[in-house]
Amino acid sequence: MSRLLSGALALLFSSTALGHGGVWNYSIAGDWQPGFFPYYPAEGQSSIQRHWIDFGPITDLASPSLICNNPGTSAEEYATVAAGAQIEAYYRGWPHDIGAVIVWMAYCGAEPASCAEFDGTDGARWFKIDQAGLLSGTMLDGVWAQGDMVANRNYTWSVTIPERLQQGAYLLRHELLALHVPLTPEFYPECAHLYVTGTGDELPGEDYLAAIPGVWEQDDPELHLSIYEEPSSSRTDWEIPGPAVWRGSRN
Ligand SMILES: *[C@@H]1O[C@H](CO)[C@@H](O)[C@H](O)[C@H]1NC(C)=O
Ligand SMILES: *[C@@H]1O[C@H](CO)[C@@H](O)[C@H](O)[C@H]1NC(C)=O
Ligand SMILES: [Cu+2]
Repeated sequence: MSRLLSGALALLFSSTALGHGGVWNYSIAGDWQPGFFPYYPAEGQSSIQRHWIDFGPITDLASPSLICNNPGTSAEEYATVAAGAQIEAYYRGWPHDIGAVIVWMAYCGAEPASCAEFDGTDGARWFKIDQAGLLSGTMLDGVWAQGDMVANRNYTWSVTIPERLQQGAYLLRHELLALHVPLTPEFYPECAHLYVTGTGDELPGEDYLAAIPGVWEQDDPELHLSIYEEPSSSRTDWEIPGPAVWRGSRN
């Protein structure tokens, strides 16, 4: 890394205004690669990740930025990956430990590069392939998925592409749902372009599909709460809103 780049990164990490984050890198079936890096000009960057402008949260639940962050414009590349393979996302320096990790996909089309033309807004298109929220203890003092990722998983979240998923192009959307600010849930979404290969022939049914924006609602009692006050602080169950996780039928 050049000294200029190290200096720039050190500056980023020291600035409180930037004390949030997102997915920096992806490992596709074991190969690490960069995502799009916010704060650098888009020109000259080429990755599988859609563009995002900064590490800040999205808090407007109706905003189109909730889809693939702001501005969420198309990635230059896509990663080819076999159904059943593992994908890891690296949240370098992620600072929060209260909240959920959710991973979504949306079918873009049959052609490998179909996601370049897909904005994900056309009705209920998104399905979850993984989610984790409150793992143990209470909402105030317990262990959340984000805390576990930071403390035990080296800021890395792993998912498996459902084995029987139909071949085609998909957006892969990682989302952190942070609950440390009372009554203001924060969302940190980033999207990557995939081309999933294989002989699977399954797609999730309607029950598993959600619209984004739309799935998160301001009056949802699981989102509009303060973990610092009762009745929330001592709760030991917290239900992640939205549809159930789709795993397809397994072999
Ligand atoms: C991780 O992402 C950062 C930011 O895009 C990039 O500078 C770095 O080279 C990437 N590392 C790997 C191993 O791809
Ligand atoms: C944590 O993950 C990053 C990204 O894969 C890697 O560069 C780093 O070496 C890992 N650190 C440890 C302690 O395993
Ligand atoms: Cu933050």
